[in-house]
Amino acid sequence: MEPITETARKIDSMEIRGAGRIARAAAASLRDLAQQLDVKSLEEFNSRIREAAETLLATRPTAVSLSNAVKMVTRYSANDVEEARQAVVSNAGKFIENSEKAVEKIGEIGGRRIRKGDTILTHCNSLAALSIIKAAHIADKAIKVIATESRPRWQGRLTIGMLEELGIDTELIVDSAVRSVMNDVDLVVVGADVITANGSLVNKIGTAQIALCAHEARTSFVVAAETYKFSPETIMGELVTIEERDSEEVYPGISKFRHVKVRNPAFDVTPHSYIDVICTEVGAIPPEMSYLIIKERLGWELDIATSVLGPSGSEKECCDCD
Ligand code: RI2
Repeated sequence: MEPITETARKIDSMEIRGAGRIARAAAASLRDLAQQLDVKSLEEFNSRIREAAETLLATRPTAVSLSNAVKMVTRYSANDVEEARQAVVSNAGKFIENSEKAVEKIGEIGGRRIRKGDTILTHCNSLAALSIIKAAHIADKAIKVIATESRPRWQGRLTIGMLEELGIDTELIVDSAVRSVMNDVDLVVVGADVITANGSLVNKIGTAQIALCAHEARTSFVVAAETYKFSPETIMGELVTIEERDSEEVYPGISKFRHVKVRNPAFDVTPHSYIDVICTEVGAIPPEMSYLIIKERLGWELDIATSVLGPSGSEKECCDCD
């Protein structure tokens, strides 16, 4: 259980963060566990993998990338322990490789939408969004970036560090300055934690306000999202759980107040009508096409019951991102 406990702790504390990065870390920890497991039967192997998957899934409730990754890695059909072990190792390897390729492809596709001299506003720290920005920079489009701080966890500081490394002209703003600068912005590019069946976006808290400002200013709003960030559960009517994090993240020492409490929702929902395009590894799509991405790429049956986590798991093939 060691690789799982350690990875779960890091995801929970946000030492490992970012929807794609937590998904890859979870896949890698399941692979490491499968390689190490010393068990006497297939049933015992399945039960240890199931327990590990549940531990990982409990860490961050919003990011569907985590649950899609865990389900993809734990879908196998095996007659004995060695077959099951190989399947988990191979599924994890495929997931990690394909998700890394997807980020690059999103850059290639999204980068084409950036024009010479554009100013791009980004929020939080998204490798998928940064891939688009990087591709435009490499194509000599003389871009400028405005990055928000992204309170309370300051992911904007990670973003400006990466932009500095790339040599991209960047301005850092406080989150509340978004409306003040929106008239200088040509397009907004953000990442995604979840895309729902109707094309709405669940992303870092503050994204919905940015989208509202962009809508008001008629500024394009672009989302960068790998297809495994689309949520099959939302086709089945499930609502996305918005993670509420510890109040100490917002105000260390708040517990001394007797009449004040802190609300700390980590994500918010941007309606699909405020989104111009979602750049995925299979193309730039209007948000209204999200249902088709889920149906064709993920299958709405991709729920707990189709992996080793549930009784019908043995029949399914691993769904990869090719
Ligand atoms: P990539 C982050 O969540 C942000 O909401 C960001 O937009 C999203 O992950 C996507 O990141 P958090 O883990 O997968 O900081 O594009 O809460 O890197």
